[in-house]
Amino acid sequence: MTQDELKQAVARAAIEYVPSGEIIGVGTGSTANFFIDELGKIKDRVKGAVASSEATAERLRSHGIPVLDLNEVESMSVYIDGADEITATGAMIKGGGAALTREKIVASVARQFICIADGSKLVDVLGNFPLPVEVIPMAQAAVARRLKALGGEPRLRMKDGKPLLTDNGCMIIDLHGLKIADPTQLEAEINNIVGVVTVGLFAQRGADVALLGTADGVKKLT
Ligand code: ABF
Repeated sequence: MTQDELKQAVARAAIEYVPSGEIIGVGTGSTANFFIDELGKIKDRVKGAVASSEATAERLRSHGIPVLDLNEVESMSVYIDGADEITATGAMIKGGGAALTREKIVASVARQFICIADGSKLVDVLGNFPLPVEVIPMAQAAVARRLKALGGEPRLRMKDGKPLLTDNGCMIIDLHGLKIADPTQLEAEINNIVGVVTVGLFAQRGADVALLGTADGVKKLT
């Protein structure tokens, strides 16, 4: 199976977790896109969705799924999203798609985080994938110095020769070369740096369920 076929398989499996008559949270990225396409096929089952990015909102609307503002929603049963890396206990690195802040916010309002990913995302130790950190633009150099002191190699994410700007008008520093032994502790430490908006470690609140696409079928973790 190709990687896209594995992503499609977990996207299909995640439909089982979509509650009837409710609003759900939907993430960003290629696996989330496959999920949105599956959701489109059963769109009458949900009242609507809260999107973690402009791109996701647009895709949901293209399927005729109502998109709600998070401020109109008090709680959600599930938030369904991909990951860049995940451990067997559900700690994740996210933010390769630059949507980490909205992803963390929407996930925080949901009772269950369902992670959908192809099996290559499962790791023993997080950090091979560069850790994204969203920062306030005026603080990017100061934050980069603090991140360097943690032992990694900070690199400002660029697009078309300019610093990439997120949906929130902020920048992303990718921290390369870390071996993250204690993701919960590192998440708290980086959250504490002045100028950091969000760190792409989802460990204090990780995935409650992980559906991983493998050649032997969809495996459920946690
Ligand atoms: C989002 O999409 C991100 O947090 C993560 O960066 C990415 C995973 O991308 P893909 O599903 O395309 O592998 O969930």
